[in-house]
Amino acid sequence: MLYAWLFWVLAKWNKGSLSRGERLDYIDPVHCMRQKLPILPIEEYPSNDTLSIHISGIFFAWHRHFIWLREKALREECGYNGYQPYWIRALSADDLFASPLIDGSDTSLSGDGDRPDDYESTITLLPTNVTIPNGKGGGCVINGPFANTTLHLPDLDAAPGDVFPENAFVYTPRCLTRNLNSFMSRYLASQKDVNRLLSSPNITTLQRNIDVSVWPTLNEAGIMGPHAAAHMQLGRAMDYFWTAPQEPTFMLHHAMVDRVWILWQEKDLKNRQYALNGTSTILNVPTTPEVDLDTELAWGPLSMTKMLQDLMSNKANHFCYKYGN
Ligand SMILES: [Cu+2]
Repeated sequence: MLYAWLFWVLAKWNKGSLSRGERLDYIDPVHCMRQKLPILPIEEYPSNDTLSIHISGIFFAWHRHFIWLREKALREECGYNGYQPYWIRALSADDLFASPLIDGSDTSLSGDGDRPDDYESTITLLPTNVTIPNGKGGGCVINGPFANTTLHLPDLDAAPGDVFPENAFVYTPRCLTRNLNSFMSRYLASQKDVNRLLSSPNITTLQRNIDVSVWPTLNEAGIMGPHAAAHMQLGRAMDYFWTAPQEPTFMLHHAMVDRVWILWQEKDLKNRQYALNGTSTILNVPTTPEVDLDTELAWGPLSMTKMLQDLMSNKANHFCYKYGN
């Protein structure tokens, strides 16, 4: 029975790759899912996994299964009949506003945010203190299908390496914000940056190149890799380290991260399919052992426990999918 819905070809959402109907078919189930009551006990959210699944040896595998679970839920709980779209960010790296995914049209996932009263023309990136031009928005999203969306998980903007925030359980509903930053996309998340990922000679370098620059030293771009940059280029809601999946674009971004992992693996499957590096804690603090193929990932009520080896091939175990070109 499982295999009836396992062979999904993921589709992209850029330069007109999904039809108008396919885009609209995705938007309604996303709204539906947002209205579902949580199934996690309230004391267990936001997920304590945040400090395990980033800048660690389980980043790629954890996010793959997470996206898969979400796509399954869209289908089983919200009547979605399509595939999980992915976002080839590099196609709109020069001008984020031109991306049909975030142009504010009725077939997009909404556009830029309003300009807030405390708008500033530059922003400073941590931890390198590089100052770059700000986007044009930063306030509430007021156009497109996700206009006036309320985010329910709190504003947890702690930087990687921080401990679980004290205000994690304070209910502070607020609007979905966006701040499209084409400077960031142009210089940190372009095809050049993707090419750097794909030419990484080993998993250690791939991990370092895709992410923030503290893994464990500056990456080859010198500031941050396209995974982190693609979060930041959409503004704070997408950049909330603890709660970014609330952003409607999150799943499409991480489907693209997953696609890059596959493209990199397929260049040398024999050596890369099951290549691992790192531990199961962010920046290995506190110190934990190196992960291996038998390392278990627990999912609470969302899924059976999985071993890393179950999650490293897109064509094995419960996965059977590929990305369209
Ligand atoms: Cu991410």
